[in-house]
Amino acid sequence: MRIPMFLVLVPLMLLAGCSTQSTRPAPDYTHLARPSAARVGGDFAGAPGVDGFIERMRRHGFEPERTAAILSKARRQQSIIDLMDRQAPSKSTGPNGAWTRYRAKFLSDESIGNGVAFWRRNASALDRAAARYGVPPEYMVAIIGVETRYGGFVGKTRIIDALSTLAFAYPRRAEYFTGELENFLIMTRDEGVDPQSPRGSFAGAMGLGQFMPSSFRDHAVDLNGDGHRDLWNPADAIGSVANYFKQHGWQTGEPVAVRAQVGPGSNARLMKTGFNTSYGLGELSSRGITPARPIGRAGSVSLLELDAKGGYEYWLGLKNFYVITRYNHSTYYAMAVHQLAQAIRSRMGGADGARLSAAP
Ligand SMILES: [Ca+2]
Repeated sequence: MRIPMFLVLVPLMLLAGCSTQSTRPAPDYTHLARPSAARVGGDFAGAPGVDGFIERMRRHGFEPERTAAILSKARRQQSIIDLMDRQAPSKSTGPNGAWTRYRAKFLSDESIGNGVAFWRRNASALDRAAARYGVPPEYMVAIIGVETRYGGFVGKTRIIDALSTLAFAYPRRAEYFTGELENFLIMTRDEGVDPQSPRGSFAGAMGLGQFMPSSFRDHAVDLNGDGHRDLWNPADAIGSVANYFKQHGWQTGEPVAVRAQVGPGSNARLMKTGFNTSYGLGELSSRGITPARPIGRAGSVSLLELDAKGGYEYWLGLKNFYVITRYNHSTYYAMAVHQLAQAIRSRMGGADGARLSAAP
């Protein structure tokens, strides 16, 4: 998430360009503007959607002049558009060990050790969030580990630039990001933050848990009790992740995913797989697929297929696995979070085992 060098260079090039521009005065279009429309200057002057957005913010109590002043200082960044275009999902053409490579990015020895250190630094907040929301600490730690390396990489793009660029210069996702920009401005007003200052990912995600503004509005909490919901504060970020899970249906004390045993002659390879699938245990059993350990009262489960080096792995995803995919709609993402959580808890088990047993 470091700022590429060309981003630093662009403003210098624009500056250099200015010195060679003609001194002819710019044409005056003021007579064309609607009398009530506030004027937006800068990169988004006249951009499609800007006038409508100003009207939309008026409904939240933002005077048009205020919204226009904020947008006038936002910058259109081509690099954000280029990065979004590169996000297009690529169809897997396995078997090629994609899961093994993905897993290695998050479950290195170093990452597990850093997770343990993060847990120790934030033990009281994790305990409080676990007690309040019923989500085990290791899942909050693992989400923050996967999202931002435990807060080490929270992103350096100005959120106002990211969301304005995607709302007004990226038509494919304009509707979604216009809503996120709307929620972002409300967030900064409610929290007393200058809209020009928060930084995060090129897609507008913020803080240790990389919350989008709409998730901030719906799910963020003030766990440390200072009167602010602050996504960059570890305690608030931990509480917010836990609350996000609870509100999406986390089932306290229930398992997340269980390895499946696939009998000889099973046709698992031909079955529909992924976090969105739903099978009864009896149906799976009749196809030669059984849980490697008992999973209690699970009504239906998803069948998960991981393209592991050396052969496909099959797992059964329970309700809590699905809840993790509400954070990121990806089987591999949720499985990495689950396995990282288990690895961190297991390593914590030695010295802190007794204290941990109090967690749900
Ligand atoms: Ca707070």
